[in-house]
Amino acid sequence: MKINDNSVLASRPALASEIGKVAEVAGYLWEKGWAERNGGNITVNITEYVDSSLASMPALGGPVEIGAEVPLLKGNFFFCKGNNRRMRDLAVDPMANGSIIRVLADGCSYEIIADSAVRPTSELPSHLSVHNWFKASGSPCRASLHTHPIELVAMSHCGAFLGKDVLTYLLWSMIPETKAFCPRGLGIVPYQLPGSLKLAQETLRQLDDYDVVMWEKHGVFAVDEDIVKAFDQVDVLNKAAQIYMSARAMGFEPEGMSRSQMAEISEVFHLPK
Ligand code: 2HA
Ligand code: ZN
Repeated sequence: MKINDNSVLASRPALASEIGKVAEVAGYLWEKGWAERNGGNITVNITEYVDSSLASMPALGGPVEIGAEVPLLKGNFFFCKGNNRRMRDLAVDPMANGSIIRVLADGCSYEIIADSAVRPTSELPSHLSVHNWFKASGSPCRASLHTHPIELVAMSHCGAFLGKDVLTYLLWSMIPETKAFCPRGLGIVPYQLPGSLKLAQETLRQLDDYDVVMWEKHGVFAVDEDIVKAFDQVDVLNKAAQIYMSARAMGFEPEGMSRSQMAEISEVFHLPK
């Protein structure tokens, strides 16, 4: 990852390490073929890494409306992928393809403070609504990821998979680790316009019960304590989807682990459900 001498990261190793995780994950998304063109978004609440000199940096341009009310995020700071920026470029130079923003005291607008005036993702209203909900619910999650994992999106084109928890049980049953590492499973949001408030609201509803949410015929939205963990959840689910599809490509319907084998996993690993 590139860090310019005049970057705010240059003298802040803890913040640089957190944004380094964003660059690391952006590289994985590109390598996996999940991030064509500007596909996908990443936002991370970095407030705990912001010292007083960074907090008081002047704005790089006037306040901008968020498009959603996020009262619990007043005075919080986020690293956001830039609007129309590529994940593969974010992987190399995160501060040139993303920026640090401050949510203002009105809870409805933000300003960019570093390193340069890269406008944040078009999905900012939905991402910040989710971060606001983390605060409201006392969640330890600080990172949110939207990406286009090929096999999971392919499966979302089949109505039979979209019933409540159908895909969750199917994917859990492919390989024991899936349930261990994605214990709350995959929620489903029926198709909605990308970037719409409806998509944000439906995603929030699903996050009550699931850590990863499928956006039908579009992609997934994952949340976790940091961006690497959010990526890991999508990775294990998509691996299970690949196993399912490999079995189907060999001409058979995979047996899947039985419900009692999955129940044993939950018991031994103290998982919910
Ligand atoms: O911002 O993937 O859904 C790029 C997207 C929006
Ligand atoms: Zn998308």
